[in-house]
Amino acid sequence: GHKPAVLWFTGLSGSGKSTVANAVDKMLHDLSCKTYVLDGDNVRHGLNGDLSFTDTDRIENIRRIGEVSKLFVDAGLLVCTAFISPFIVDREMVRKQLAEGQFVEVFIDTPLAVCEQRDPKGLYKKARTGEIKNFTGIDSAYEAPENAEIVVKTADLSIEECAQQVVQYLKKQQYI
Ligand code: GGZ
Repeated sequence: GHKPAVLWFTGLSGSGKSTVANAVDKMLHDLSCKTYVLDGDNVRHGLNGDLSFTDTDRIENIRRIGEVSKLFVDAGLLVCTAFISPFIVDREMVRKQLAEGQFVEVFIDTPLAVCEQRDPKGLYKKARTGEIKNFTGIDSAYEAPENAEIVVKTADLSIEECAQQVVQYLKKQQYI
């Protein structure tokens, strides 16, 4: 068995949130945990398909994801969420909605320069030329966590090592 919780990944676009979250999900699944991943692919196109990237809509995006995460936690799952979630107050709001220990903040601490170098979807390039407005790290704010439970440096470690770091924390804290 395992304790239910949300592993709340936060970080810039291209930082590796979804990649590491999915690797963690696979490791947890292999350990027989009930898991689920919420990310842009399954939330921003469906439930939150009406939301843009203004500050107001990002706040609503995170609020809804927080509510859905809580439902999954109530159902007993270990849920990984992978959204930029740029504002400290909004992440802390989600933390407060959950019981003690049910919100584990995972800061994917990848420098902007590295994310921009990776630019897997060419979005930073478009943000630099002004083709995309309100892009996080360019012309929209990202507030890094000050007390994240886990800080992952994807620029220095492999995906496997990053995922292992998260799983090790869960073992040490007796979630799994
Ligand atoms: C940031 C944007 C933007 C703007 C589109 N700013 O690298 P990606 O493509 O796959 O991840 C980014 C994703 C961010 O959505 P989130 O729901 O995680 O954001 S938030 O938590 O702030 O609500 C990026 C793409 O959407 N994208 N426009 N302007 N990222």
